[in-house]
Amino acid sequence: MKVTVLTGAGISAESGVPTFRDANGLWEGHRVEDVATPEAFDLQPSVVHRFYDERRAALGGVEPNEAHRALARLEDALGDDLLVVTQNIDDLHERGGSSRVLHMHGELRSALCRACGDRTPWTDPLVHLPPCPRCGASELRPDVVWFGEIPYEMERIQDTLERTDLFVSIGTSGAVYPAAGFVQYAARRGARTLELNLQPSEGTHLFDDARHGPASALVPAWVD
Ligand code: BJW
Repeated sequence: MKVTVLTGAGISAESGVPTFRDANGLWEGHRVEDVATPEAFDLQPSVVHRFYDERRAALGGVEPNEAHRALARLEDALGDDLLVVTQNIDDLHERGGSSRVLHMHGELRSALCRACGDRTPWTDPLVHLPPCPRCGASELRPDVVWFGEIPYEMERIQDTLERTDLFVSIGTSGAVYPAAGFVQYAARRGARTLELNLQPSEGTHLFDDARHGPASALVPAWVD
């Protein structure tokens, strides 16, 4: 059976990574929709760099939780028949033991060169940004997908959704497209669909089945 899992900020919440749209999910008093944009970076690059530097630094103090680990066990059982598509830019799936993970909104531990498009590892907060190791331009930015930009790996994700038997959405509000549309895309092609979230998401009615509660309890209960 082919299974596609979509994850969002809620799966990392119990590890101590803040979500975007819950009570404490604001970004310095702004809605994420207003600041996670290329325009915000052009206007205030140092503010945006600081925000991502702080989140990158915080990764060192958080650990995967039972939900991440349960998905790794599912990969052990299903192998290539499981793909985890995450909207998260943290590395908790990988540290929890998963290897078949696509980061559709980029990764905190990667930098993107605005001049040549090269993606390069970025492990520490950097006081002064180095030049791009490939082209030498001083144009590095966080390698994340902001509003108005095209998420990574869309062709591979669509191809996987077309062939999946079960689509499971975990810890995402369903407020951001194209990820919010995956449930309908998969359902139209015959997949069963399941939501696992703390509370009903915006698109909860689109799923065949929905279970609500903390991911650290719901995901192991579903997997094991
Ligand atoms: C728990 C829990 C616990 C809490 N256990 N659960 C109409 C239709 C289609 C598109 C658009 C449209 N209008 C506008 C658009 C475009 C726009 C968009 O969607 N805007 C919306 C505001 C409407 N989208 C885009 O611009 C995207 N690009 C695009 O569309 O390109 C065109 C194109 C696409 C495809 C092919 C060809 C062309 C890009 C979107 C980029 C989003 N970027 C961000 C920032 C990334 C970097 C960073 O992390 O800083 O991604 S925004 C932010 O939202 C981040 C997240 O990945 C994303 C989703 O958030 P998520 O993960 O769902 O978090 P929350 O906080 O919203 O929800 C958490 C959930 O967890 C809640 O439900 C809680 O209840 C739950 N929870 N604790 C289980 N313990």
